[in-house]
Formats: sequence, structure tokens, C-alpha cells
Amino acid sequence: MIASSSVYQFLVERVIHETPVLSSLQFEIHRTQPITLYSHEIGPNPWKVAIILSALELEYKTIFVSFEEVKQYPFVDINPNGRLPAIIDPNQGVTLWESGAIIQYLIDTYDLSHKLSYDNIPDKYHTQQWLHFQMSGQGPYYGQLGWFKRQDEKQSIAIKRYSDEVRRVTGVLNKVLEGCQWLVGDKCTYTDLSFVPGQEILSLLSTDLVTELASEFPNVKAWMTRMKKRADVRKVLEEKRQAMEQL
Ligand SMILES: N[C@@H](CCC(=O)N[C@@H](CS)C(=O)NCC(=O)O)C(=O)O
Repeated sequence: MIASSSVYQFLVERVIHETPVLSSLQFEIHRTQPITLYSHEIGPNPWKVAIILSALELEYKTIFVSFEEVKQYPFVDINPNGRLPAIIDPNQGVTLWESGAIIQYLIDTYDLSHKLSYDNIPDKYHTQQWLHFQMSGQGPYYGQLGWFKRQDEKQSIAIKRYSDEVRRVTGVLNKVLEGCQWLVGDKCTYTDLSFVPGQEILSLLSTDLVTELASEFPNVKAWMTRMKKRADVRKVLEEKRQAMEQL
């Protein structure tokens, strides 16, 4: 039964993918039941996923889970790592955690017309490369800066280490964006969008750092401004602002 429904799904997707008229209807076909996004009001990682869901025009419902609840049952049945985000996609019977894996899944499953992605080599892998950089560079270093900044006992060596890393990561992005609008090719992809919540969270950590980065790295500033003009990004950032207000 499972095998035949997978074959059916595969055939439907091939027909949709290879038929331009049907390709434009793909979202309607897939948009049967909303995807559940387990999120947090402040933490940036779930909001990366929210932006991709919105950019793909997928219906989703958000469930906020506190940092206490993430480490307990029943949430650890969804994500044994006790972190956010996680998703449940009832349309495909998929439960998934780790924001990079979730984004890749959403792109592979629902971006069949490559609105936010590429299917050519090397662009397909260059977009993945930048997502890995977001996950291994921006995500952890910015997260650690946030953690050390929140402690009552300030560890200046750790704060310096992670502020320097934030500056280094932003510098890498600034260099590659010189003369370019987007990280890969000529369109805004999922990988560009995945950097938005992380860069935005800096304003909660240090206004001085934000001011310094804006003047040192104008390409990153312009890139963020371009993305924050998108309706989907604006909508999600506004949802985050409202969610934080309710805390
Ligand atoms: N690599 C993970 C990181 C997830 C992560 O650290 N999420 C934060 C929220 S943005 C969290 O759940 N923190 C709870 C905790 O640290 O206990 C991902 O990208 O999904």
C-alpha cells in the first residue's frame, strides 16, 4: 500500500514537473493539509522555516513550544534532540527536525518549478553549500553570542570570540555579494532567505554590533534590505514581532 502510494506520488510529480501548465498548479495539488511548524517566539531557526513555507505559499500552522517543553515528552518524541524547529507534514507523512534538513525537504518536495532553487549543476549544489554555511557558521556562532550575552555573569572572552565570528561570517557574505544581488545566480533562493532571521536577531543582542556591521558590510545590508521588501519575509517578521510581544 505504502509502496504503491509512493509510486503514485512519484508519477504525479514527474507529470507535474515536466508539464509547464501543471507545474504552475503544483501548489494547489500539494496544499491539501497544513504543515505543522513547531516554533519558538524568539529563536531564529524556526522562522527560517516559516519564511520558506511562506515563500512556497504552503499552508502551515505554528505551535510555539517553550524552551522547557522542548526537552520533555511529548515534544522529544517529535525531536529527540529537544530543539526547534520541527515539522509534521501530514501530506507526505513526514516528521522532520533540523532547520537545514527541513528547508531542503520543503524545496525538494514543493519547489518543483524551482521558484527558490535551481536544478542545474553547479547552482543546485552552490545553494546547498550556502545553506550548510548558514547552518554551521551563522546559526551556531550567532546562537552562542546570544547565549553568552544573556548570562548574568559576563564572560568577555566568549563574547569577544563570538562577536568576532559574527563579524567574520558577515564579512564572508559581504565579499561574495560584491557586485551580486544574490548568493547564487540571478534570483533570490531559499539559501538567501535562510540567513534573514539570524541576521535580524543581532538587533536583540547588540545595537553597537549591528551599527558596526552595517557600516563595514554594505553589501550584506543591501541584501537584507532587498529580502525584507519581499511580502513573504515581511509577513513572517511581523508574525515574529507579534509573537515576541505576547511573551
Ligand atoms: N541546528 C538546529 C539548531 C536548533 C536550535 O538550537 N534551536 C533553538 C531555537 S532557535 C532551540 O530550540 N533552543 C532550545 C535550547 O537550546 O534548549 C537547527 O537548525 O534546527
